[in-house]
Amino acid sequence: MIIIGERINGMFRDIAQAIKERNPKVVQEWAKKQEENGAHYLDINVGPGSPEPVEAMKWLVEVTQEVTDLPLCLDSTKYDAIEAGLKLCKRPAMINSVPAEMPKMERVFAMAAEYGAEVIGLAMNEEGIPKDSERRVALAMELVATADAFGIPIDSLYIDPLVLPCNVGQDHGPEVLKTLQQIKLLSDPPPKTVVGLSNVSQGTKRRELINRVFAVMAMACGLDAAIADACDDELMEAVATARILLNMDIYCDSYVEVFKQSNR
Ligand code: THG
Repeated sequence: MIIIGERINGMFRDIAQAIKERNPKVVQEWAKKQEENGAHYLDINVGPGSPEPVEAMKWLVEVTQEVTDLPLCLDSTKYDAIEAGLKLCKRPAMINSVPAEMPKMERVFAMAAEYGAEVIGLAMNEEGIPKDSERRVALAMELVATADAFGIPIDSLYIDPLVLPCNVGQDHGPEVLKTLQQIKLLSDPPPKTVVGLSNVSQGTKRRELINRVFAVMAMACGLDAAIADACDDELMEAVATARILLNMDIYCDSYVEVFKQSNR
């Protein structure tokens, strides 16, 4: 499974503060820590309340790339900020994200084709996030068809069924898992799948436990990638173990360490 480290996000107070003061130290420490613990990509998000998202995104991309060669996942609803970040990325990046809506898909898929970027497509539209898996899959199909029309290789598209906190959207859990299974039947080759794993436990008292149980359940349903806390050792160990039990990696006694070094 591809781990996209979630920690460089202005939703966290230390990152918000670092962006405000243009202090690279905290950002660079989190970049290195996530890489050392096995992250394959780093999510870069300036946070919900940024007064100047374009400038903040450019700064985050630059200071992160000073200390790591990992590819970046540019996380913003502001496409000008994503494009400014893409121009600075040294390696092909991931665009996070686009809903199944015109004209947003046209802007994002054209940008992805121009910069050779991968794209996360969200199973939602103007009407919001559907509850049942059938309607989530229908939105995934619209994303697949539109990406294909723009010449995006289908395995460069990651469908996100959208995970809600289990304490408010408990009935969405099984629908997300069914969606993950059904997306693999949409096309040949199928698109990849991704979730924002920590969403599932927001506002709960057992965050790490809920995150790692949901991670392995989703992996059994074919999940390819997760935006997740790469610094949670027990999560990384559970993911490495699920890969062995799903016969995705060959067992050896040091399989946890092997997985955590698979980003090198
Ligand atoms: N799908 C896609 N992208 C995403 C998400 C998604 N990007 C953002 C988010 N969801 C994934 N990243 C996070 C990062 C942090 C948290 C949850 C998801 C988190 N933060 C603490 C909280 O809200 O309680 C912040 C606590 C603190 O301030 O210290 O849980 O679903 N494509």
